[in-house]
Amino acid sequence: MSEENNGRYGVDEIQVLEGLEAVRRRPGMYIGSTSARGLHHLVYEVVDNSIDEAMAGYCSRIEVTIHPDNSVSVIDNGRGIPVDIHPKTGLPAVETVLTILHAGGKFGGGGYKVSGGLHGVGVSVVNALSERLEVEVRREGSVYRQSFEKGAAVTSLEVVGSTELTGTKVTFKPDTTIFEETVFSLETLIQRLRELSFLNRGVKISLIDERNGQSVEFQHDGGIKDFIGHINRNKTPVHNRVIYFIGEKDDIQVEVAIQYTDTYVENIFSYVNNINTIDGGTHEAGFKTAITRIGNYYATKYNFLKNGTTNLSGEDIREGITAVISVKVPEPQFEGQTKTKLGNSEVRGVVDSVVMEGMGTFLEENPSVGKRIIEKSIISSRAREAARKARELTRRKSVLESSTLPGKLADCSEKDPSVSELYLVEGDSAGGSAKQGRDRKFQAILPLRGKILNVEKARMDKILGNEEIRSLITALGTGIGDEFDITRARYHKLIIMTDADVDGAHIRTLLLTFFYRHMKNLIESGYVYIAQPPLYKIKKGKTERYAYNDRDLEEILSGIGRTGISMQRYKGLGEMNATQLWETTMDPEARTILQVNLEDAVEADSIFSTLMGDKVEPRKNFITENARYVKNLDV
Ligand code: 0RA
Repeated sequence: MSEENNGRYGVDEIQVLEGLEAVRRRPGMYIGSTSARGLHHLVYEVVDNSIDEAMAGYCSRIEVTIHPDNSVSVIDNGRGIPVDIHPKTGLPAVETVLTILHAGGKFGGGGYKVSGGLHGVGVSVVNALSERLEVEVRREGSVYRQSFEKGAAVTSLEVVGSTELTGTKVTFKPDTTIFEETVFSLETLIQRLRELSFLNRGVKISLIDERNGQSVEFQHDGGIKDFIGHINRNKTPVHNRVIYFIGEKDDIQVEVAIQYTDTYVENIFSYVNNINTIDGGTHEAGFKTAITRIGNYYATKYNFLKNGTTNLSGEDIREGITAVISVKVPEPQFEGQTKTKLGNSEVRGVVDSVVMEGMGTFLEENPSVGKRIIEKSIISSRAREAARKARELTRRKSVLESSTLPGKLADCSEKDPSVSELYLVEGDSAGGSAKQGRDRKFQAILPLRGKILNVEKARMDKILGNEEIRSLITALGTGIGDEFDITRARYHKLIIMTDADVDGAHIRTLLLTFFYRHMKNLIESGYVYIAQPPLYKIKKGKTERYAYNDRDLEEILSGIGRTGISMQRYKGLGEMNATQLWETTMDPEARTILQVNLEDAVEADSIFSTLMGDKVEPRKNFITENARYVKNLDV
């Protein structure tokens, strides 16, 4: 610390250091985790500040650079962080923002401050968790610079040049003693920066990876209208032009984009101040009410509702919809365990009236599109009625048969769901080995033989007509559709166990698609897992070892020497006997299972519609998509 700094090392300064020390002691409290996810949150945090400048109308360009040493720079052309002395701290504002926890918001001047979730904790948190951070401000004719280490200033703010430009540059190197993962993923940053460019129309965001010379640039003057185009790129739309409207009331900005596709599911992505609200909230509720009301109004006015259809339900009207709702709210209240649900009640009415007005106008001006949407809703309504009857039938049947569980389920004896596991096993022979090899106390086995339906292309009545899916639903105990209830789940671990080949991958994807589209909460609750059977068995003398991937194989081979070994490559689970299956794949002490996690809803939708949809061309890109999808799986 410089002489000057020492001179004013008072009570405030000590509190500063204590504040940031708390961040270093419990980083998870501030950025969620110190895994790859937390690492990338550091970048999002800095970028969010530049986005705030853009939302306030002062910044049009943001450039993110990953340097060869995995430090990152974020440059923007906003006003630059103020440098004048802050009355409370006696320090320059920029130093205050970087060293005092939560100081950022106090300078923001009532902008659309992001406060909730993991964002908005302030750049001081990034500073605290960086082995070094350098800030450069261009403002009022000068270039200012200051450096920090682990959150503490190591130089004072200095003028290092003159300039006519304005803006801020923050360069930071995450502390390798805090983060388990310190290598940035270009792919992960691309996802978020692309999303931000859709959500903040017109802002040009570029990403440069100096580690390999790659770079990308995003700019979407169409905003979330373009976002819909991206989400639906592998689907077949019912109408070409995206329905799009914006509105503002009481300082709340609303932006909505809609396009119907020929699928049977609803896909609503909602955002508050650029944060994906996966649990919805008042903005989504306002949207749904308005869409249902305007749909019924339009259908009635133009006499679409004949043949006994009285009213279209919200679900009927949303069948096949892709919608993005983006609101900017001055003081958002986030609710729920994950803080991803908007609570502000005043937002409901604002969104409702913007959607009523926008959608109403659109339908009047585009009667042919209106007709297609309403006709689709009417078909949905009839199918829903048929599904209800089918469901009632199964329910009555099961009551008659008294035993509700499917015959091929080998259930466990344990009744406590939280320690019970259900293995979904491909094929009868592997199912047989699994039944023999399991610990029957807490492991249940459901073999899946016939074809599992591709639910991406089927309505609920057809889905319920599929025997494999019916026995799966019954075994799970949760019900489906309007009746789905996670608290009735009979197992808190559903482990998909398939062969390590193309067919196995296909079955796994079919199952994941089903869970994602119809039991999303199961995935969000972390109940869905993928078993990891070994790929090779290596034998030398009496020693037997299993390799789960090619790296394992290399390690084992170099450990035991390559001479006199025999090696078996497992093509399917059926090649293992019951004991081997237990030892390698099912024994909780020895196995590895991957938890399926769908953090990025847009990406997950893209993967499932690509893999399971009608279009053939995108499926040829299976390899790249699949690589990403595996990234969504956590150990
Ligand atoms: C506080 C006040 C003002 C701008 C900023 C902060 C600001 C922060 C960051 C962080 C990254 N880039 C940024 N750009 C701006 C407004 C200052 C004014 O009134 O001129």
